[in-house]
Amino acid sequence: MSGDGPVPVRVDVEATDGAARAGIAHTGRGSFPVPAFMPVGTRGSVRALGADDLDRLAPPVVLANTYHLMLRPGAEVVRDLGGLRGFTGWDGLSLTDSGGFQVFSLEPDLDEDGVSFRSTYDGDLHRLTPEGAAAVQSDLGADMQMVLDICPALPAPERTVREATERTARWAARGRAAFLDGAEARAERGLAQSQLGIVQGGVDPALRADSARRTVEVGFDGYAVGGLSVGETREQMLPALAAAVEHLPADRPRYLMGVGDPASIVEAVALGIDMFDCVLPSRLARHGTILTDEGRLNLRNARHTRDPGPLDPACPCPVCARWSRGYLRHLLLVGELTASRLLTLHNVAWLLRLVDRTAEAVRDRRLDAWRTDVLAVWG
Ligand code: PRF
Ligand code: ZN
Repeated sequence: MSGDGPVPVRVDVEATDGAARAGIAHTGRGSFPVPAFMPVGTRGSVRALGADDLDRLAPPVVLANTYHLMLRPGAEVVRDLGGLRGFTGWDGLSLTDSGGFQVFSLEPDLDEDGVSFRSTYDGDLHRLTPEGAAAVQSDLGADMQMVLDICPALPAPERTVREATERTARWAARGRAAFLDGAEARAERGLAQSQLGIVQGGVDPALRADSARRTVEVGFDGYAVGGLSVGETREQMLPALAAAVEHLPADRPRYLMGVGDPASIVEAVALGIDMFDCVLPSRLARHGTILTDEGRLNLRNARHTRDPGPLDPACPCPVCARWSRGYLRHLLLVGELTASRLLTLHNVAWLLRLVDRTAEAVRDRRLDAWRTDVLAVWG
């Protein structure tokens, strides 16, 4: 599979319901069903879980962050230890985010060529450019890498969003060219990596449509929609998302970055989105907030002290099969490390299953009814 050319991520659409799709996405190293939720393993591990836990959860793809891994342990260290796959022991599919989004929360020094920022670890100065982000992600060696983009926090002045979107388009062309230049080197390492472009444009549907057209014009192996869920309301997000998706090719994946709350997932699938990532299930778990079919449950609440039942009676995960709310609450309150692991296992399993059930609803052409059910609990 690892020729010298680009490796398109092809989506075989097997069923549609309105604009929603269900099918299979094919990467250079394996396939995964869509719609898909990708748990976040920021520093090369999904927090609190080992690769053996991931094997059990069997997520379609695991996400890692360029920003964190380029600082610690360094992309070349990851490369020399076999790339993300050899380094982490996770054999499944992986994707790296380009680093821009994480860097922009640090108030970096941004210019036309790239972005400079100080390491949160030791204050050392680092730089990311579209070319550098592609090279670093080739070293990391995930199955899919993301182009470097600029994501302004919302609300932002129209001019700020427009300039960021235009610079993102210029960076897209540079990032793509750099990625294609690296094809031979990747092929020598046996890597069949794909690169996804990112649409920006704030909440203005016209700017979104324009950004989508320009990103497709550059020509990536798949497409993402960034810059959403960054301070706007869901009522602002959805029209902007719809305007972008309309211009993305049907045979390539469409990935909504950093969004993973249940209501947004069903709404975005209804608009034609295929992939999601979010730290939400693992972050909530570590704070004792449990995702269930009835909504969020606060496990710290005293009413669970003597509760012999599972976290969610409807959940088929290994944690719900074995341990009571009362026991898990105890582990959480005394600060046992196992609490983080078990609660993360459940929350990630629950969200993976929510997306699977959403895919089933698309295949059965009953997404509208399922969406209504999900929004009644999570909307
Ligand atoms: N760009 C990148 N990563 C991201 C985002 C983005 O806009 C978001 C926004 N929701 C999350 N992660 N590169
Ligand atoms: Zn469970």
